[in-house]
Amino acid sequence: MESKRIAFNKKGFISLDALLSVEEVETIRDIYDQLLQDKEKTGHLRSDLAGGKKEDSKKVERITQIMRPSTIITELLKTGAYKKALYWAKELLGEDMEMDFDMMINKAPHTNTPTPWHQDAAYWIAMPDKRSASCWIALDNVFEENGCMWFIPKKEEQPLLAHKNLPHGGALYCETDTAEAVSVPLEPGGCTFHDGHTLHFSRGNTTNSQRRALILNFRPKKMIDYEREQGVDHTGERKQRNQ
Ligand SMILES: O=C(O)CCC(=O)C(=O)O
Repeated sequence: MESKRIAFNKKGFISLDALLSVEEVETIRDIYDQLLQDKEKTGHLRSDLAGGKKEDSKKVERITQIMRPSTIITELLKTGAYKKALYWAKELLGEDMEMDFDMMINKAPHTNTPTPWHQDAAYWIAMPDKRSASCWIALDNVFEENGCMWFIPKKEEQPLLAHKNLPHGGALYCETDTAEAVSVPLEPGGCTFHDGHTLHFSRGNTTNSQRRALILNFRPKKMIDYEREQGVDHTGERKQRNQ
């Protein structure tokens, strides 16, 4: 526990081999697949991080992002993921951590579209308390060829870099030196935690199967209240800081 906290603060990320049991993964996968298929119910929370136009319904979604999935299927909140990830977030960053938002990111088979290098803080408003942790939970076996996470270990406090936007609401991206980047393959139920300033990326999915990830974001309760006061609840148009 202590060694994970030290590593998280030093490098800006850690991994856990088995946050969830096989049964817990299966329960989440069922709900996840229902949400992926239901374009009607998820339409207002859904986008393609590859930058596809929303109105172009014939186009295959390459990197499907669905924000706040647990507001649509609330049973998700009862799965082990939310309790266990919160427990770890508190261990890593303090007892005042709470979940700010959840999201799904799915890479469809043979879509070979990387999620570009970025820092999550570029998506958020500036906050006085910068502590945050995103728990990225693998629901499939993930490896380089289907889009496991890559991180650049931080050496000192990592400033927020200038980010640009892929067209049509696609992902934010920045320029960075990737010589020291490391990939983190995981079995289903394994996870990574990364800080909001940690640079990360994933390659495109070139395999026959989907690459499903559930992501839970944590920050101090006071900062969640601060966001909500400014109308930020991670459901609507981004109010990002991209430079
Ligand atoms: O799942 C991915 O490909 C990227 C995930 C990501 O950028 C994040 O969780 O912040």
